[in-house]
Parts: sequence; structure tokens; C-alpha cells
Amino acid sequence: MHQITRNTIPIRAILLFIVFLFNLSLKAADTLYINRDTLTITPVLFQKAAFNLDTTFNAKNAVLDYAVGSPIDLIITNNDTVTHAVRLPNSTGTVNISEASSVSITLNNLQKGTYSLYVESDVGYFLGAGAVIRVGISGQKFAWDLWDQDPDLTSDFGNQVISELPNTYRPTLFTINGVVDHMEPNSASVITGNVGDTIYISIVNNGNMDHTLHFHGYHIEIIQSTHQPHSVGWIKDTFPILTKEAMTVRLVPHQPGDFPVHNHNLVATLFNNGYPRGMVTMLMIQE
Ligand SMILES: [Cu+2]
Repeated sequence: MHQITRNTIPIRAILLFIVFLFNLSLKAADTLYINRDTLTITPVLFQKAAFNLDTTFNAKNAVLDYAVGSPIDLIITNNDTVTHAVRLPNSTGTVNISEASSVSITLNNLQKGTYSLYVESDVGYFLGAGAVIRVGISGQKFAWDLWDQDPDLTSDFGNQVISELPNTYRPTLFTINGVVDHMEPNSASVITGNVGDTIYISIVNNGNMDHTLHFHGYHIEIIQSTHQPHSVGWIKDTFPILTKEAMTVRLVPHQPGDFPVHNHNLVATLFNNGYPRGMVTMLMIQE
């Protein structure tokens, strides 16, 4: 009995260690899935594309966190029925991924900040597929994935009837993180914290037009931007996020309170003629 115990423990320890190493190797690369589906936000029916962490469609694009300095290994699997050309951060080229196939990519030299890994070909581009890549952002952090579209156009893009926006583009669907209702305290888009906290907000415009956000109650500092590097260091309460731009802002609340953040184009704060829904959310800051 004594001998069996003595021999069993090391073997189990070795097996566990092997399982541990296997898990480590599995975790080396995250997999992003390009999914597309038709969904309803009552009563509006539309198509949406997104990068998700599994094959189940979610209108909200995935948010991935990495440290500064080490290469980022990703597997991108196209779970859609069309080829998607994916634009990688810090790259001018795209990677074509055929339907039902995967590619492995490595992102190097990304500085601290927020980046969009987005589909640049028409179906995924116009339907808002753009993963949020956060590098070196620790502590209290939130992400807003913005998207706009005309619901009637989404099926035309999805069915490849059209491949560019019409000359007159009048979107009526404005989402943050894939949904339109953000005034609830438990919404993932609502920023919560305390006076004096350092809060990072990653904002990615996966939409098809520039969006200008207005913060009530506070000013933020722009600490990084992919499209407007000249704006880094600006302390603002209203600023634009250009189409397909990713930026990081820092909020250090000086006062408690519940304050709205909304698209300064008030059309974008409507949904189905209801207000306030769409690109509007809350800052809920406690003493
Ligand atoms: Cu305002």
C-alpha cells in the first residue's frame, strides 16, 4: 500500500504537468471567428457580421487583450459563406480568408492602445465586422464597438446585391456593442467607477461614417488613435472617431454623478423613432 502511493503520486504529477503544458500551447493563439447572421431588434430586421470567439454569432465584436511587446498570434476562421479580406492593425495589406477556412497571423510591434482588426471587403466591412484588440491597457477598462447601417441595405450587402454605399446613405440603425439600448446600469456599455479612478475606454468605429461623441460631466484625454495621432494629448468632451478608427481615451472622474455620453448627431440617438436609444450610453460615477 505504502509503495503504491509512493509510485502513483509522481506519475500523476507528471501527467498533470503534461496537461498543463498542453493547455499552455493551446492558449498560445486565440481564434477569432467571422460570423454573420440576420437578427431582430424589435421591430427591425437586419444582417450583421462580427468577429466572435466561437462559431455562435454575436452582434458584438470580440475584445481581446494583450501585453505590449510580445507578438500576438491569432487564428482567424471564416465561418461565413463568402470570402473576407481582413485588414490587420499596423498593416496596409489584407489577408483573404475563403469561406470555411482559417489563417494564422502574427501581429508585431503594436504599441499601447486599441486597434481594429476588421474586414475590408464589402460584406464584412459594411456589416461591421471588426475585432477590438487592446494592447497594454490594464486596470479599469471598457470598450465601445460602434456601428451604423440602413437595415434595408444590410440584406443587399449580405446577399451581395450591392458592394458599396449608395450616394445617399441615411442609416437609421446605430449600435454600441451590437445593441441599441444603453441607458441601463447593467449594460456592458455603461461606464461605472468612482471619483479619482483611472478608466480607459477603447472606442472602435466599425461603422460606415464618422461619429462624434459628446461626454457630459467630464472631459477625457485622448491617449492613442490609429487615424488621428495628432489628437493624442487633447483633453476634450466632444471629439470625432473616424470610420474604422480605433482610439483609447482616459477618464479620471472629478465628480460623482450619472451623465450621458451620446453621438452628437442626434439622429444616431434614435431607434425606430424612440429616444434615447442607439449611440447613447451612461457614465455612472460614485463618490
Ligand atoms: Cu451632449
